[in-house]
Amino acid sequence: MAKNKNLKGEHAYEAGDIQVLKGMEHVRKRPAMYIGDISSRGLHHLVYEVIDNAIDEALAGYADKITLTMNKNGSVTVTDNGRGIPTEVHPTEKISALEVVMTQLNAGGKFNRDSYKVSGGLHGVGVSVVNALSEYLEAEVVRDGKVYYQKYKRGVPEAKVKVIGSAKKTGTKVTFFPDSEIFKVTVFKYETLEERLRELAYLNKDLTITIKDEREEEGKHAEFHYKGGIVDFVKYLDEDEKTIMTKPIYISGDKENVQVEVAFQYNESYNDNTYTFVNNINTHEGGTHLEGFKAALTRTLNNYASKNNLIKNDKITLTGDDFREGMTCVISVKVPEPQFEGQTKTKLGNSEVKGIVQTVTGETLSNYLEENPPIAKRIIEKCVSAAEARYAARQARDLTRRKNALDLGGLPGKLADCSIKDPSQCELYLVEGDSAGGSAKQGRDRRFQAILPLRGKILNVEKARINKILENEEIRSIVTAIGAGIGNSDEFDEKKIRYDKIILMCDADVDGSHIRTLLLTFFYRHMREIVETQRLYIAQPPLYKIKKGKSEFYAYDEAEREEILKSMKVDKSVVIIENDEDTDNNENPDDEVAAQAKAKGINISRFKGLGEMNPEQLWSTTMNPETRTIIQVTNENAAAADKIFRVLMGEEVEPRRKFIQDNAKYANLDV
Ligand code: 28G
Repeated sequence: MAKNKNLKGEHAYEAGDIQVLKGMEHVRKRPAMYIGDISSRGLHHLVYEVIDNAIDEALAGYADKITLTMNKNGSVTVTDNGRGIPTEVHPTEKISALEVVMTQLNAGGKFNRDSYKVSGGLHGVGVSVVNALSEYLEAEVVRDGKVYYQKYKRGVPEAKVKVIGSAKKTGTKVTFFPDSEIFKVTVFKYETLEERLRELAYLNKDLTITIKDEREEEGKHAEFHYKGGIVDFVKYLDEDEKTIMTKPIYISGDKENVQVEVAFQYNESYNDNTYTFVNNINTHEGGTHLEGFKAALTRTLNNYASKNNLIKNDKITLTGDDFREGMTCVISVKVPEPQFEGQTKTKLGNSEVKGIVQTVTGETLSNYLEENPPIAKRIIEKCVSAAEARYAARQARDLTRRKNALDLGGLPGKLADCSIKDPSQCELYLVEGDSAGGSAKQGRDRRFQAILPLRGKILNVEKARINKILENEEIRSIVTAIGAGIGNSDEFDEKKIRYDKIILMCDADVDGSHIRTLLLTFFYRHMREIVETQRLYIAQPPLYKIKKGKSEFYAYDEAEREEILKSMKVDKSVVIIENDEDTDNNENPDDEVAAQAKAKGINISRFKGLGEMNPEQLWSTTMNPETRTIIQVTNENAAAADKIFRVLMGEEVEPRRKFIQDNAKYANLDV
């Protein structure tokens, strides 16, 4: 920026500089406008933004290696072996192109029109946004035999771009330290980044991506390189599943600058696991690419089945859903100017894409079926059995409708509904156990909080087909209470949802976490709309109560409990305190602390279950919107969530055992 001096030899700002500063200021004033939010999610978006640029350079054909390092001091470094961001002086801006890219909003995107930059959504906002939101950022470019360098603080260059050395190869290296003035948390999560990098490696075959966590000795690291691309992705998603074919069907082609890639196979489950991507971005809400695929699949399989007379039962008609039962599918398209629509801007709107995907899929799939008659037959048989189950379920549903109205009128007897009828103000608590349910009913604000106690374990929907699921009492009461039906398509009517928030409230023990997982699985599989419209939450009851005289404090985890004790001058780092009968046991390492606390008149008790709290406690700690903490359930990474559910809830025992072992540290699922 220091390109001009005034007559006194001082730095002089020009109109352009002020424009740039204004841009950066605006990003810092309204970060959410650029990166979605300032939570952990927004924080990780910074990394994705930088990675996106490296991927872009790879898609342009100039880079095939990307590395990410989580540095000891908390910063993150990304490198690629591409051409290096140009450093020559920009013709109109009169400063280094590198500085333009790093400091001017949207400078990166608008130049390379022929690449697949993303315009909408959160991606593609440009690295300058990352720069503005970083305490500092360092860019190093290797080009023309030289190493160029520039450092910025909160988006403002410290000095001009300078040459700091020489080197043979080419590439770009960016290190940034997120600004704690902006973000609520500035600690990156290895697993989150690893998952996204793995996904990117699957979506971009030939690319090698490595990740290294250097924050602790022997930190984690991984390298991803998938020759098979999305075919490997589908195999990975299905690795714990019994498939009905030896390898996924792969379809690719391009038309009118739109690249289409699809890979799918069938397994023995009843779920449709389709993931769609546009320019490497997960389009959770689907869109025209998905529509095109569905249309081609339904039409091609139907044609093949009738031509070869494979549907013997003339009472049934196969629908799209039947053709997708037990399917694991990845659709990846690259579109030059994507339009993103929908509530979360993750729905592809470009109408031309539907026809393109439909044509490409239809042609390849019908050839495949002709060439592989045994597999084709197996697929059709599976779809027919899906249709038969659907007919049986419809009959069961019709029966229950008449008996017990699944979708209208009669609310479940156990439901303590709220008095306000406007859904946008209402909350439904699904509470584990009748006793906690009783406390919740007494403690709630009955104007807007409804309580539905659930008894025992709900059905594991991962192991059941829809007709079985509909027979389950607990599930029926949930469906009836919510009031919008069940299913992920026409059987579910979002407009009829009776609550704005649905809050799962389970005990903080193993059983509670199991029930929570069962419920999450149910919503994810059979009422995904609830998850996607961000209505699903998990209540956070406290784990400890600390009483001193008349005042009570609640701690939601060990760290908080320690902090409270510290403030009461009970000073020893506390590991676990169980305030039950065996506190007299001398082997308990916490006895000293407990005794110390007791001597000061402090009483520490651990809530094992919700039922231990009286209605007032439950209200003040867990249900009062002014003071409670509730965790919103999102399906940001649906593929990861899906895998977790399948591993935890599916038939195969070994992967479940392994998963629980691997993740024992993180007892609560971070879905
Ligand atoms: C390591 C972290 C993230 C990148 C490049 C390479 C070029 C580039 C990036 O150009 C558009 C065009 C010229 C200014 C393009 C190099 C053409 C020729 C590039 C990255 C604007 C940006 N040579 N590699 N941008 N220019 N890697 N990795 O960001 O006028 S960004």
